Amino acid sequence: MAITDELKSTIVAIAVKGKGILAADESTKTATKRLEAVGVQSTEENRRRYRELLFSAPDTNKHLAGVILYEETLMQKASDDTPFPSYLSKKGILPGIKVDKGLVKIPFTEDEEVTQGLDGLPERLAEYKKLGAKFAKWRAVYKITGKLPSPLAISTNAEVLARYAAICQSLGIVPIVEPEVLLDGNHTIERCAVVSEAVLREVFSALKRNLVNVKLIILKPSMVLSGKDCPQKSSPEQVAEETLKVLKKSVPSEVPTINFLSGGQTPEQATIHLNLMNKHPQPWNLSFSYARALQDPAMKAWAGKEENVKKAQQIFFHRLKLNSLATEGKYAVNME
Ligand code: 5MM
Repeated sequence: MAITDELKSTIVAIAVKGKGILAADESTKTATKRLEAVGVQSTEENRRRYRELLFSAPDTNKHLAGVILYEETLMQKASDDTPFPSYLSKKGILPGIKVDKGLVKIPFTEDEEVTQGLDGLPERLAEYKKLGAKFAKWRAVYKITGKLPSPLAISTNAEVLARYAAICQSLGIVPIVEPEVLLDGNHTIERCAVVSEAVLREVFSALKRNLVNVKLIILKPSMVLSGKDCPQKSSPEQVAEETLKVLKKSVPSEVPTINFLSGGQTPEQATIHLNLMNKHPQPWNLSFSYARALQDPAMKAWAGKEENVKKAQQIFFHRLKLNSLATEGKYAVNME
């Protein structure tokens, strides 16, 4: 298949009303933090068991278009010996892969960071593609304070995100472009809106400069929220309104799908906000690419015990179903 056709067919499979993406691409360090929090030792086999619990949950293909995997998982197998990428594909769920290699400090800034991993990326992508990956993910992170993010952090991260996206597209892999404005801090929702708009504008200008076709990307932004420690908590309506306002000002309508990250919101908040944004038609498909907001309740219910697998899968499916309804503005709090 020609490269552009490959990209198009992946977008067509992902930008589907009622379906979203599961982010199961936690690096070993993050996976360890999450597993240990529920009393599970983070061995390679326990990470595999946990991921299998998610991937084998019945009927998830109704609400999941794709799953983002970590390299370790891409190479692992389900208990029936099927490699995870084929296991997911057989269920009609596209496998994707996190390709960034984490964050490094930007010298001379106030501890701001840029995402690394461009070296050798074409070779790694070619290998991941052979293993079944149809899309990739790269996350850039922006801290908000009175002064931050600095123009340098905004431009450096945008350039690197765009270079990653161009490399992916040149190889027939759809890039998820993930600029995450962090929830940490005491900033207001208005300040988050200003920062998010600046970040997104710079990302789209870098994508253009790097000849990325924005019709063939997935945007994975954070929602516009007041900081975790902000005394004025924003209402769900405000979050939906401010997020849409920022997106309309900075994201071209040609972008086919926006799949939000949850970024530390509770599972319920992430669903409520997505639902409100989908109450009216928008220029793009608006869906989810959550990690914590989809996984946390299920992981807690599992706690590493075989006898809890079924229950945990039901809880996971329930969250998926509620978020699927939210992609159509059909969720209600009493469905929780
Ligand atoms: C922001 O993190 C992404 C979305 O997760 P949430 O919905 O929980 O915010 C997520 O895909 C993240 O990039 C992965 O979990 C990998 O994180 P690490 O820190 O392990 O690279």
